[in-house]
Amino acid sequence: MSHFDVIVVGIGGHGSAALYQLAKKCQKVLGLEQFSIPHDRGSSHGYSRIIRLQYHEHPDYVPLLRRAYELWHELEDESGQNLLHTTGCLEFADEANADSVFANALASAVEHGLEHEVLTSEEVHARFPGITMPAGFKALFQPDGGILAPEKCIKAHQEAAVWHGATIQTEEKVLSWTVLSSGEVEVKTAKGVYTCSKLVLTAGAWIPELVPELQGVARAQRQVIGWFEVSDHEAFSTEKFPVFILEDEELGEYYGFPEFDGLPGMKIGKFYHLYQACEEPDNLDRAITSADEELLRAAVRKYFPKANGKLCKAVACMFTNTSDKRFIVDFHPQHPQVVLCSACSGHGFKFCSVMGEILADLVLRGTTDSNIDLHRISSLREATRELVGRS
Ligand code: PYC
Repeated sequence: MSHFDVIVVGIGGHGSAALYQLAKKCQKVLGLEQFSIPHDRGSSHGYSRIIRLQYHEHPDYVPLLRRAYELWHELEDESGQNLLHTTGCLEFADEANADSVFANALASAVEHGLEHEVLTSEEVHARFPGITMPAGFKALFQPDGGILAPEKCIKAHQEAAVWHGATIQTEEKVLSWTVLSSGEVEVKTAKGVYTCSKLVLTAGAWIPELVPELQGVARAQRQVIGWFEVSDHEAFSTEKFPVFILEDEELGEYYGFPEFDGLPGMKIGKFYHLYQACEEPDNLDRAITSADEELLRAAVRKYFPKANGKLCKAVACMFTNTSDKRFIVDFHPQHPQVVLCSACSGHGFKFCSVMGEILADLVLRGTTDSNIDLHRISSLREATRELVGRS
């Protein structure tokens, strides 16, 4: 039976980064992935992900993001590839809403001294002709925002991990893991049995299969994103159109991207889409319906009329959410030799580079200098208790 210092289960965004960081620190590591690398069965496909420094979700994410940017740039240097494309990020909402993505993004920018501009509707329209923002809305523009290419990021982490000595096995599903009386962990897959001193679980929507304690806590949901044909390519180019997040009182919160990487159409998604639970990630409903399209088109029609052409492409993926939309990054509640990072609630990809470093810290030092208090299982329990208390 082969023994490793560390086994990482799930080589998507976070797992590939953890594998890279551990291999770089001279660990004998094995990465196990049930599909190929990258793949389109989970949460890390679709050619583009937003990266931004301002963070309306909570200002405590900003220091993690600063480090994430540094590490993405290090990976670009190591791989010789351009992975992060700066476009700026615009967050906009009705100015009267004091708890909007605009207000909270601005608060995080001010608290952390981030470069930013506050723009009126007229200023947005003059600068970004693809966007029609209603009067009475305000926008926060943060110039460091941009696009990560998720499939390329995963591949770059994977290749760099292998270069540093990692072993990676694909098409090999982990069936179970057990802590032995020696304290080592035994991992059984459909193809073999391995042991390791430490185990990292980065299995995305499949995490409750491996950690039953997270059933009902980390919940997968169906998410759909669409690319809508534009009538003015220049207005939707990466030079003229930033990544965006918008909040509409009636329609909800949307996010999107310029035309990117040769793929036609403005890409848009709605946070948490139709709130459709996906109990079995292997059976995600991938068929795109007219209800899916209409939900996205409603925002396109109102805010991006020059992108209200045909639906060029649409794909289904999954968000794995916690009750408070934060992440889970912590030791297993009963087994300190097992570290978890999953359920990133739809906004985790940009953090993969720094989470790789944090997971390696937790494995090797038992602690990390990064502040992950928001993402500890104990914080989640408190948030869950609060939610339950309120209902
Ligand atoms: O974090 O910017 C983000 C994001 C967009 C869509 C999902 N997450």
